[in-house]
Amino acid sequence: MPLETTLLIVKPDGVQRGLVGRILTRFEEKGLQLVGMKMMTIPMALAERHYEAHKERKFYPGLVRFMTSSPVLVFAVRGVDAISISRKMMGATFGPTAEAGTIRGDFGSSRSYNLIHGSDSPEAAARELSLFFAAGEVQTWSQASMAWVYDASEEL
Ligand code: D4T
Repeated sequence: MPLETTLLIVKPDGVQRGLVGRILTRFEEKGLQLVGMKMMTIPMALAERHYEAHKERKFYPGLVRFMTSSPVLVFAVRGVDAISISRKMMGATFGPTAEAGTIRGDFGSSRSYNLIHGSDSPEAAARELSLFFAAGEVQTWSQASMAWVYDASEEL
């Protein structure tokens, strides 16, 4: 399984509801390594590019409006299989139907205000990391606890 870096965003509803710490904690507790973080109000043009795959969808204008309405917390985590692990931790897209135990399942009750974004493939992660982080902003650092997150003798 590959070592991956993925882009995550605590959306405006997560920041406004004071859930940043609880959401970040879940990723740290899982053993994913924090490698980048910034708070920002997403400019309209960046939100449009980020969600350009949905451009023709009915919900696109509202989605872009929502994502630019208030600050977000953009962060990056690294780990073995980090993309699919993060997606599992987020839960299904809509709060009301997301599984209990996931971020959206535990904290979300809305279909559009769904708390968190996460890249859904290696290609999307590479694209989104470069949209939100400049070269050098994503860190490479040695974390002592990783020796106890991964079993070095385990076949990955
Ligand atoms: P993101 O991309 O934000 O991580 O969410 P998902 O990967 O889980 O879901 P998505 O790309 O299909 O949708 C992007 C974003 O649009 C909102 N949305 C989606 C909405 O408001 N109405 C809808 O019908 C859909 C499908 C929620 C997430």
